[in-house]
Amino acid sequence: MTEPIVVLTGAGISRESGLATFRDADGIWAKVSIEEVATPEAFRANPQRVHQFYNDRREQLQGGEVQPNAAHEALVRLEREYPGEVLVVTQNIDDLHERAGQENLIHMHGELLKMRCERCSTVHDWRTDADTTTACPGCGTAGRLRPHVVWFGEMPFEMDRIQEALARCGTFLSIGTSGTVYPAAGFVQLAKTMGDSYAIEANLEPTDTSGLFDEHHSGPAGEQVPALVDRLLKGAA
Ligand code: BV8
Repeated sequence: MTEPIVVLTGAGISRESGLATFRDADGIWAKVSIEEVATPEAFRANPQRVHQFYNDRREQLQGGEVQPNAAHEALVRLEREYPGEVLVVTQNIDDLHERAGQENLIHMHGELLKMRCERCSTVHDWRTDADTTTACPGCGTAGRLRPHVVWFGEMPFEMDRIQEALARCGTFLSIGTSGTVYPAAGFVQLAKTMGDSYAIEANLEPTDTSGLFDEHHSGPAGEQVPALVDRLLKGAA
């Protein structure tokens, strides 16, 4: 088997690295509402509140305690050792896949460590706090920078490239996502209808979309993903 593999990851893959998920009982949306911090309207209404939400997450991500875990590392092994193409599409805005060594990677919901200027549209690596007075390194305008992330109601990035990969893949692997947010939650249907692919879900527990997969494996990603990667590599031998 050398057919392309597409892997979709969500917040669950970063949970064992110490980052909160969104919809678990201790998740981000249990503490702050989507409407307050994760929509363009929220940013227009109270940009400083939204900057603070991302400043706090940016600081935690770089705090030193947050490191890639065995699941991130297993996906890098898959990319390096699988004879066919492996594409990781992540909904996550953390940089744990990159830090683990993943190269063929799409951040469909953007990146926490990048900022975009609403005036000149340049995108900049960003590791410090930002606020409504921060100036754009590109055009120098103050107060027009926003986190380079996709909010609700905004189009995710690189959808054409993702849909093309889903149409070609032989195996679709979904890891650590609740299958709640679209269009990502619809990728399994695209992979199965357009690509006739075999779909495997690995999540702490069953999800709303588990029934659309050929296999579901419950348990922490740090245990499930290395075992699945071993199996995929053995199947390709
Ligand atoms: C759009 C970025 C259209 C910033 C986020 C139908 C079709 C199309 C759109 C819609 C539709 N229905 C509704 C919509 C609108 C909306 C949507 O889906 N709403 C939902 C709530 C119903 N979708 C959108 O708005 C999207 N845009 O559709 O645009 C368009 C068309 C034309 C022109 C313009 C626009 C944009 C969605 C992106 C929003 N941005 N975040 C940020 O991160 O702050 S989404 C947010 O949820 C997160 O980023 C995350 O990426 C995403 C998904 O969450 P998960 O990753 O799945 O996390 P969750 O907590 O839910 O689940 C974690 C799972 O892990 C759990 O199941 C848990 O059991 C498991 N777990 C826990 N621990 C472990 C574990 N698993 C393994 N191991 C563990 N240890």
